Amino acid sequence: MSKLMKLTAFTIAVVGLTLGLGRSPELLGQGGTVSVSIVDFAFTPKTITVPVGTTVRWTNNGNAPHTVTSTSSPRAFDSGTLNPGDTFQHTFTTAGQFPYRCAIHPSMTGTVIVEQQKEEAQEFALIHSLAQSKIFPEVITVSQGVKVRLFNTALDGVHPSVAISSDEDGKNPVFGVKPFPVEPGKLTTVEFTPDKAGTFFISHRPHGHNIVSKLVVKER
Ligand SMILES: [Cu+2]
Repeated sequence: MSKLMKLTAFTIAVVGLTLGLGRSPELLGQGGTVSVSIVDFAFTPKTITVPVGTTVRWTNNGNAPHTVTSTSSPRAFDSGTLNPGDTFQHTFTTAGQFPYRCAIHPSMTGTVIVEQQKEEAQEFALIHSLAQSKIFPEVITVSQGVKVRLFNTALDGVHPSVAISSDEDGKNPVFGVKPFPVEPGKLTTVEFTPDKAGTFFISHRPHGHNIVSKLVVKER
């Protein structure tokens, strides 16, 4: 196996380890507040799915008193009596299923399903080569506003300060990434979230090598 193939296999293996991270499921709320209506005699919606950190607010829109009482053990929340027009809210800080019912009318039941948000990231393996004067791949394309994670290693050469920059010379680092080292046999992981669209450069020129590749950031 050639050196490049070995390094590629190594890098792909590393990336493979972390690519279990998928896109977030579409969830209500996104850490904000979601509403559940209490009508006579049901919770609407009966089941809701929210991300961790969401506040759920119940409003008694019926004509009878009701409660919102957790039936899990230990009891996660209990509103006490809610008269018509009253509200109760609870913030869910841990993932899990939270069944509840009305203590006055036990046939009224509901469930809050709280899900851990999955991390969203765009991940790439970059292999730098001095002998070939290239970074493989030569262009990477990402979306603005989404975390980018770059796994860097070198096929040959020592590269003490690789910059991600708005200019090819690497003089104007962007996205808060400080110049970073890349060496054979080591993995340098760089993370950032591009906050603007455009064409940027991954440049070795700060340490004198004429190696530059492109980072294209597309508007989301
Ligand atoms: Cu270099």
